[in-house]
Amino acid sequence: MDLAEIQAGRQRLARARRVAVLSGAGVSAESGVPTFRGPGGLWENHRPEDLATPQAFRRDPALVWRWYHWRRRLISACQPNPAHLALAQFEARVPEFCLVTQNVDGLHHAAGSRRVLEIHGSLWRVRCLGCGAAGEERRLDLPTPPSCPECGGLLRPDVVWFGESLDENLLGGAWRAAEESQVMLVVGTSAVVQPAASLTQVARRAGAYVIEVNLDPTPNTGQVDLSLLGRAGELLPLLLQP
Ligand code: BJW
Ligand code: ZN
Repeated sequence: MDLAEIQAGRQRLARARRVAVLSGAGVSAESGVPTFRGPGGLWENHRPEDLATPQAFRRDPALVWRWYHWRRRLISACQPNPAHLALAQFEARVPEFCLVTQNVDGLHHAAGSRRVLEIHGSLWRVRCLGCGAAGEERRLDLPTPPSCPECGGLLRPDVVWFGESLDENLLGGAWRAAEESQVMLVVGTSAVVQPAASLTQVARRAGAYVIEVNLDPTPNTGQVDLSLLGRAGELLPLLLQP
């Protein structure tokens, strides 16, 4: 851990009035939530890329739902970790702040973050394939896909699967936050899934100072202003302290 580099990043963040954050699964790893592409990313020998698609759900809704059922139960027992908490406390000190998260686990909200854009949706919401009705669903005793109370149609998790478009308003908000930020912090994402991965370049092109925090180098690493290799739960509390 290079303390001089952390100090440089901390000063940039402490002075900034407009900060954007892009978070990924690595932020929740220390809470016990498996990442997608790391160890533990396979579920019953299925790759997430094979389950997180509309085709997979159409082919076998019960299988895909079972994966979500397992994750919902696992995550319901997880608590926010020091990385989530440091972000929530930091938000309170920054006039213009936006936390763009790819995570669907709800742990940023649980930590007290308010200005959050969940661009890949939420595990705690469902949406009807028949009538489109959407709403919160936090029950944990649903091992098979539930049906819609309005029309009897099949309910799916209200998340964004491969090949699906992100919500226009959320993506627009994320783009604006990246463009307008003075500092962008990119934490715990492998930076391979588009369009989220492009937000780093958007921020850089608009003149932001970009800081990446990750256990390992990513495709972004060579292009950011400061790359800090290490655990988010250790680095963020240092980086985001007043
Ligand atoms: C730690 C740590 C610790 C570990 N501390 N760090 C070019 C342009 C545009 C689109 C595409 C394109 N090429 C291909 C596409 C299509 C596709 C895509 O990007 N594919 C790539 C894989 C190539 N994108 C889409 O389909 C998107 N839609 C779209 O683009 O619509 C328009 C369109 C459609 C079709 C064609 C063209 C355009 C939608 C993407 C939706 C992603 N959905 C998922 C599932 C969500 C629901 C669910 O959770 O079940 O989102 S996939 C999965 O990946 C999930 C994540 O949010 C996302 C990103 O993963 P993340 O967060 O980066 O996690 P990992 O596991 O990859 O990385 C963890 C990182 O943490 C690692 O780096 C570790 O080192 C680190 N780490 N512990 C710090 N303690
Ligand atoms: Zn319905």
